[in-house]
Amino acid sequence: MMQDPDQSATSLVRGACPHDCPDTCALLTTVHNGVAIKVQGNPAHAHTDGVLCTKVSRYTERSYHPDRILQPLKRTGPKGSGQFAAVSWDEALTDIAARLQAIAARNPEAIVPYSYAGTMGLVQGESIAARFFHRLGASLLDRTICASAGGEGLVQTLGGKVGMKVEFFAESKLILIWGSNSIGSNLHFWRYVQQAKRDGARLVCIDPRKTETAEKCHEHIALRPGTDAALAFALMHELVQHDWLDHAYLAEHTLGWPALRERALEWPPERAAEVCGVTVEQIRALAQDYGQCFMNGQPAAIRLNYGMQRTRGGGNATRAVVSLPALIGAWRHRAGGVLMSSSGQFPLQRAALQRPDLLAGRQPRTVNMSTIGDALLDPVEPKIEALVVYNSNPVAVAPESGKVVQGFAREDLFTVVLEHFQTDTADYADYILPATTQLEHWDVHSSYGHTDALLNRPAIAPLGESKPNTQIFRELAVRMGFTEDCFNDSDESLCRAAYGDQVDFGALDEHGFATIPLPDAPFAAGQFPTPSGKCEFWSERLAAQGLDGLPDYLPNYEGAGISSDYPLAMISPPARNFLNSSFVNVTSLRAIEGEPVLEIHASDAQARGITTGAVVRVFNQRGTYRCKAKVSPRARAGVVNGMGIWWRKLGLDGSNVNQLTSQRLTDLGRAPTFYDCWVDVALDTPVQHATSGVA
Ligand SMILES: Nc1nc2c(c(=O)[nH]1)N[C@H]1C(S)=C(S)[C@@H](COP(=O)(O)OP(=O)(O)OC[C@H]3O[C@@H](n4cnc5c(=O)[nH]c(N)nc54)[C@H](O)[C@@H]3O)O[C@H]1N2
Ligand SMILES: Nc1nc2c(c(=O)[nH]1)N[C@H]1C(S)=C(S)[C@@H](COP(=O)(O)OP(=O)(O)OC[C@H]3O[C@@H](n4cnc5c(=O)[nH]c(N)nc54)[C@H](O)[C@@H]3O)O[C@H]1N2
Ligand SMILES: [Mo]
Repeated sequence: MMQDPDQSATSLVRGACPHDCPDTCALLTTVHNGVAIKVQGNPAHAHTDGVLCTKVSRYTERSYHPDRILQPLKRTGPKGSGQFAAVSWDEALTDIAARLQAIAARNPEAIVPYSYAGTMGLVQGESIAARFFHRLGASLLDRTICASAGGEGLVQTLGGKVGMKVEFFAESKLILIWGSNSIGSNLHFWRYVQQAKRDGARLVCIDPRKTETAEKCHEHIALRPGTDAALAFALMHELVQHDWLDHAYLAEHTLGWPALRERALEWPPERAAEVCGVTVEQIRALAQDYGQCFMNGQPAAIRLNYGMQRTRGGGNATRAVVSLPALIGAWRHRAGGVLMSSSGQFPLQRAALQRPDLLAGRQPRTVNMSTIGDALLDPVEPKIEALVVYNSNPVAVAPESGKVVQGFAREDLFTVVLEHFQTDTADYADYILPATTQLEHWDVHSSYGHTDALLNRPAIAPLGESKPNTQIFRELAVRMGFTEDCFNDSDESLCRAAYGDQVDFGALDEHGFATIPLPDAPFAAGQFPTPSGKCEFWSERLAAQGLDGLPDYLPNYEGAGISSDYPLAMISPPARNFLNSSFVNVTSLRAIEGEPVLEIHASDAQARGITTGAVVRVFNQRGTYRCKAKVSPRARAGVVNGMGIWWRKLGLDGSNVNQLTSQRLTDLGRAPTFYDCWVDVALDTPVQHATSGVA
């Protein structure tokens, strides 16, 4: 028999990594006989440089995982039991549409879409899905779970999610890696740092945890969680005291310097050292390094990331840190300034994708995804009656899981989950609908760590009966009686619409990526996208909301000298081989991570009789979580590191770190405070001494 030439051919398909990571890599998938056999980094894409992280190099293992959901499933057991039976697409969609219609007839706002960044794709993220919920008049979702505190801090100070180009870190002479474990979560940025280091740059890591990144920097400042603003003010204090200031830049391109200067002068290094739990010498030396860059005309750069915004004062801390470059005029250099997120630099046509006009004048309420636990248990009308979850695993990743689980377990809640796997969230679904992976669908991407747009072509046909998110919502729209033409747009045409004529689609298609043209040193001559066009130390917009116009240090809700039954601070940063809760079920990656672990400093461990490998109870007023202790120099005294984000059902006792985190929100941006969490730790069981034949 003749083989179909297309089927027998080996081909390379250009794609994009869909995961929630600043690197947004360009992929090359090798397809043989219709099967994806290898996923590699595209060497033609400068930021990717042919290199992938361990996780995504296992992407085929994830896509062809034996546990992939390949048929629609309907719940057969009690909520949360994980018992399902396969049903046809027609049965599932017809029933779902009927249930949603019945609720919408009473009040469409009782339906809540819940989605985040399982894929960062603009098409499989928010295109047909957004149109669907807009047309329905469902509640809107406040997408705060990751970056909105820092995002708001950036917008208020620099005017948008804007900053240095990542590639120019390679030319910096001083790099502060602030609240980020780059080697674990931003590997391709780390490559630029290595280049700078070889050229003599000094590297300083500011992080409570002694991460693999901290180990490779010249200096590690292990401050207490949530004290970054205090450190930033002390640096400003020293810059003022020594007159390491670019007065011309301050005068021409900033707003509110006299007031910020006054505030900085309240923060001598002695005061900040006390608050941050670091030495005065460390603060002075860092200020000296930063100031000397200015005095010597050398570029100083800050890679600020999300670790420092997940506490009460995260928004203000971001405002304080991103103010620093203007003091020394670091923005004059293309290798100077700060980069937190680059996502505001893409000319995206969001309205064309999401069609908010389909709301037709309605203004549905907005539900904050970070407090979904409370929202589901809230009796206030309209009570949430249906949840449609896609690209997210809230039962594992949202704070205060005790309440999240209680909410998802409500018998009167109708829940639909679009997924690849039967996650902790999918266990609570009434229907699980099988979604395609990045190998199987079209998408287009922006990035929050570089400034290239990427295109993802499908490499293989959808596995089993899985369908792209877009297609699932198209078919639901038909059953809901939504007849607007926009529900017929194909995925490929949505990919084109994402950038409209702002990016040459032909070039994007040919190479798989396209660079957004932007100036190398965006704020060398001011021109910040703020209302004043200046770097706004003083924000009139915040003042108009009755908030402090200047950044300030806001102590954590939990800890910060408040006496309590829970003397340890817990942070829960990501494990290197997982991506939030994605990949936890990929056997080879879970094998590297082993078991859920709590890193604890020797002094805190000793005081509690805890040794490495012991099962411990980590607890506070919200709950208890059991995991294995690891006595480790990675933890500073007084702070434990509960490594995230395990699937609850793959942990030791069916829970994870979010059992302990709270639903309190940040100062700006309505974001969660995952790293503002007090706990205590105790041995779970008396140490069992194995009986041995030898006395
Ligand atoms: N391997 C891997 N990569 C990832 C992810 C993942 O789960 N795994 N997640 C992705 C996502 S969703 C995001 S948002 C980005 C996040 O990107 P980053 O913010 O760079 O994430 P992390 O590497 O977790 O770095 C956070 C660091 O902040 C530290 N930290 C905690 N509290 C504080 C504090 O109060 N102050 C300071 N200065 N530091 C603090 C933590 O110890 C941790 O090392 O990474 C993405 N990349
Ligand atoms: N304690 C603690 N909690 C945290 C954090 C922390 O540092 N500590 N980090 C927080 C941060 S930064 C973030 S961003 C959130 C992340 O929260 P989420 O965005 O919910 O991230 P994931 O846990 O990776 O879950 C994404 C899910 O989407 C699914 N998925 C992927 N692609 C597709 C697709 O194309 N279609 C469909 N239908 N599904 C798809 C995946 O299988 C996966 O189960 O977690 C937050 N939670
Ligand atoms: Mo995130």
